[in-house]
Amino acid sequence: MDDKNIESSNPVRNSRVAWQPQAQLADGLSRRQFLNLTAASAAAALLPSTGCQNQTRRVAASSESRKIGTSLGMAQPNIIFLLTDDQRWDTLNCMGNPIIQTPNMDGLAKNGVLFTNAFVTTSICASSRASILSGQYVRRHGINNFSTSFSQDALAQTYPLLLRSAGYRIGCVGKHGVGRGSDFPVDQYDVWFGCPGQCSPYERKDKDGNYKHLTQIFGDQITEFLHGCSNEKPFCLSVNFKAPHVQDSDPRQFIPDRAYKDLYKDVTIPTPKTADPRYFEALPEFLRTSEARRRWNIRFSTPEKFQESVKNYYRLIYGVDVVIGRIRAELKRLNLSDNTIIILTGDNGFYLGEHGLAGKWFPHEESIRVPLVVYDPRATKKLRGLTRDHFVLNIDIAPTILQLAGLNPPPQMQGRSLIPLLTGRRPKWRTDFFYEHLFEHGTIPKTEALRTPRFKYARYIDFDYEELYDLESDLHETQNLAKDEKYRRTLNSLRKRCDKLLREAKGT
Ligand SMILES: [Ca+2]
Repeated sequence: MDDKNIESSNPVRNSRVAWQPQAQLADGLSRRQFLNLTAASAAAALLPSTGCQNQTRRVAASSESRKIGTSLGMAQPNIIFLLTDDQRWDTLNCMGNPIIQTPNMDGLAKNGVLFTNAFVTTSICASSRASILSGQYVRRHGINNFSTSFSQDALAQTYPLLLRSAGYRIGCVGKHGVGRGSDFPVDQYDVWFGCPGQCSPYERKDKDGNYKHLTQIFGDQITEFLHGCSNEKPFCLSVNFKAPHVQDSDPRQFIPDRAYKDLYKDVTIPTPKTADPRYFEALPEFLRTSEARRRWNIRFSTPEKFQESVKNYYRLIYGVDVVIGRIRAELKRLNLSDNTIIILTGDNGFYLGEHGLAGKWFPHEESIRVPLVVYDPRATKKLRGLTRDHFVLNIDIAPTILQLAGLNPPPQMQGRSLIPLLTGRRPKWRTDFFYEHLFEHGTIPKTEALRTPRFKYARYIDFDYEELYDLESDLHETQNLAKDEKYRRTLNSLRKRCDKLLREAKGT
């Protein structure tokens, strides 16, 4: 078993405040601050069914999309959506991580828009992927395990199939992650390279019997898809990397391409502040005995394991970065680069030993925060290299992709198109969001949470246990204030807001 995730987000009304960054986490953070903040990686800085009709209407002239830049040659841009697996927000050099090497991810950010406060609404593979495809919270799409697929009606309302019905050539590469392989919508895509389960193993052979890493095989499949594209018909390719996810049953866990085995060799990864045992000891027993602790024992329980695990995690991300470089070169060679938007994000965050834990699932920042970059080659110069610190969510991906293609997101999508943020405006935007994790597992407690610019409120719903963190003074979530009398009114207020957003997520 592996992974498994929600949001809400109605834009807050009457919010006149031009977004106050909660997270000065990413930008503006000195390298030293970054190192102090982070955790495991050197990183870390915290920086920071619907049963609807299959109707997709073109937005008249797509005025929003057009503001991004001048469309070259075609009314509809091509879109490549890149999804990494378990890549936390601070594992890009451009997010302030001074150790990891991600030149091609950084290149997308340098010429695109970097979102420094991107989160998932459920931190686990299958559920988060279903939220990305449908633009919905788990409580609405209902995919809360590894065997449930979309209904045919719900599938028709995912962004790839909506694009196909609007004339796009669509493809899937990699770890699809929603439902069983036997139920994959292979026939409903023009090109399907999706693989079932966790797409193991990482280490494979090419047709000549030579070693080839899975990430590079995905690169080959992407190239094959692109060779079938032309400027005559727009395309959308969804790429689901397995990296940097562990190979669960393998004692090596993180298995990068052999070609990168010496990368970071002479570096020492700083230990996260909350890796100190006292932070683990402060957790309630049900977390100290959770699946996240069992996995910590395998990956991070000695200094040597920690160094090797984090370096291999970084090496897996580097492998993805290399493929991004291949994609951009191929787009250029095929004369497709001027009209192909590239979006990069991750399906959930990842503890690298913070709080004495490994994995994801729980509402800590390490678990729910992901990278997000949108690169649009049509954008004018002044719209390149922008940083946005608004709360953006995995459920925003589908409406964004549809609107970039000139389509109206269907009303059951709960996320919001990011186009106003890509165009450099300061729209009214959500100032908090709801998080949920309802996967059934004996040692992974279910949670619901509310994140505001200042506070994190979380509840472990089977244990009647609450957490309240003041992120302004306690970025690492070490002082639980839920029982502090001084915060009683704040706690009550956050509870009510969490309840309200939960109802909105359900749609009730
Ligand atoms: Ca994942």
